[in-house]
Amino acid sequence: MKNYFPKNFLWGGATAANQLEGAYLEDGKGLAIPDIMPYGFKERFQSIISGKPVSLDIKEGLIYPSHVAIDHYHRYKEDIQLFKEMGFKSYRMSIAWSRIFPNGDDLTPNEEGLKFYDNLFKELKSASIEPVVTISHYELPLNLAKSYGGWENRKLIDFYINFCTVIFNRYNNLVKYWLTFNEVNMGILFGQFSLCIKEEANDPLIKIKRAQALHHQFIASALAVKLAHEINKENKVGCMIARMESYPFSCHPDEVFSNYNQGIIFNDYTLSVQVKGEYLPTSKAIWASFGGKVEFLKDDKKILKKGKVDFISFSYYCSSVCKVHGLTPEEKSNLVGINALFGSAKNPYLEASEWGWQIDATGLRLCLNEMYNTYNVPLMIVENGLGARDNLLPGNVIDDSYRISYLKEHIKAINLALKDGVKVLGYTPWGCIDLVSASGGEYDKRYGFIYVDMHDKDATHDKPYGTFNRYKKKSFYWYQEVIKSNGSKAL
Ligand code: BGP
Repeated sequence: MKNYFPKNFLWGGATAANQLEGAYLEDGKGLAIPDIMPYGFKERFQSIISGKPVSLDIKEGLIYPSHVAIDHYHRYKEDIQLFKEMGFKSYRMSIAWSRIFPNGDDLTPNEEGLKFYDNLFKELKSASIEPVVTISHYELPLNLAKSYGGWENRKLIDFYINFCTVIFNRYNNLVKYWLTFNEVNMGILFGQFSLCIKEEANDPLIKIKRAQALHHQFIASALAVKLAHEINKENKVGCMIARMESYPFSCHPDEVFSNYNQGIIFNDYTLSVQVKGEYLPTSKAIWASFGGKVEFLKDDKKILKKGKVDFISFSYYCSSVCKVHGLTPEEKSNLVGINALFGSAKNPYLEASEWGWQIDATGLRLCLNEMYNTYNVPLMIVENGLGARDNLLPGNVIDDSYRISYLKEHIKAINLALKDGVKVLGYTPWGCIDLVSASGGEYDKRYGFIYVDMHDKDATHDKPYGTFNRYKKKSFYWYQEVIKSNGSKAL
């Protein structure tokens, strides 16, 4: 296959502070939302999506994986050296808000926290790796949820902008690419993780409450874009959405419409605001279907117009299927994996990961085309990958050929999208080094090119265990060749 990757393509990898740093209270860091999220899909994610209020306190007897994560806080130099060895051109990471403002509403920032990222960015610079920084990756300082009720409260906009002002100035000239909120559109589906609002099961107004809180994030994001451009006109600021690609189960018009409508609400509702600076023309009807309307302050429309992002970044792992008629009891009760979010059915043409995520490289080509043709701004794929269990074999060998085939197919799909004329800036596969999973808090769901010797509790261990040692997987050497050949090795 002919190679269409541009010379300056940003090959790299992606992580988030709360999933790898650990050191959760070190050097003045305050508690953040992930620090009170326990291990276990049921305890953690299922309660979030079912609207059962999440406890905001640390409880005896539960395991909180973010507290140690993979100890990157103390090992970042070693980790960055491994990224350099793979040839990374870019590295997507987040700044833990609660390292800089431990309570979120503090008047002055925590110098120790700022120093940590000074050192980290310098290390990246000397490795010639371009940072792509997520300002808020599901990492709200806990106090902003407890004392203010999360993003339902408009005051959070000011706290977020204080945080942005400090980091944009401090890391000016070290960081050029910024992403305002990780998977910001997730707020449409559930509020407790990204909007950090209190949800009550069966609250009839929950959807409109989420839309209001999301509006506050949109305003915060727009103000951040403007600020970043004022501080340095070289700054490039992107939005970040979880891109869901979904197909109608059949050509029944009801299913085709439902599928279309789901994509509009989940993907375009957010993209329209952040890229075009205005809500969708159908938004009033969408709010009515949510049970109300979103309240605007006088200048909100202007703020959104002035804070349009420079590019779209997104995560893409799998596609789903929208089935309306004849759901089997299994489909109705499917609460495993991401399918649950959309009541998705199985796609008979696709394989799925152990977590039920249906593997679909063509879906990536499709959504790249759809977003580029609709919004005409550059795109960056900042999360993609296969969560799988890996085996550490004698001699510290890890043969993750399944991960290589997944990534290979997705890189081919990106190459085809480039051929289609889509502008893609970069590709940073998720969890380039094994880390704690977001939905289940697991260590054993791995994405990395670098294996981290940490494991979930099991029959003989009552808590996670391991040495934190890093080992290179087979995919490490493969990705190194991919980057060296600017993609050709995968085609
Ligand atoms: C995205 C998050 C990441 C990441 C990824 C994989 O939603 O932005 O933080 O973790 O999903 O999900 P998981 O870790 O649950 O496998």
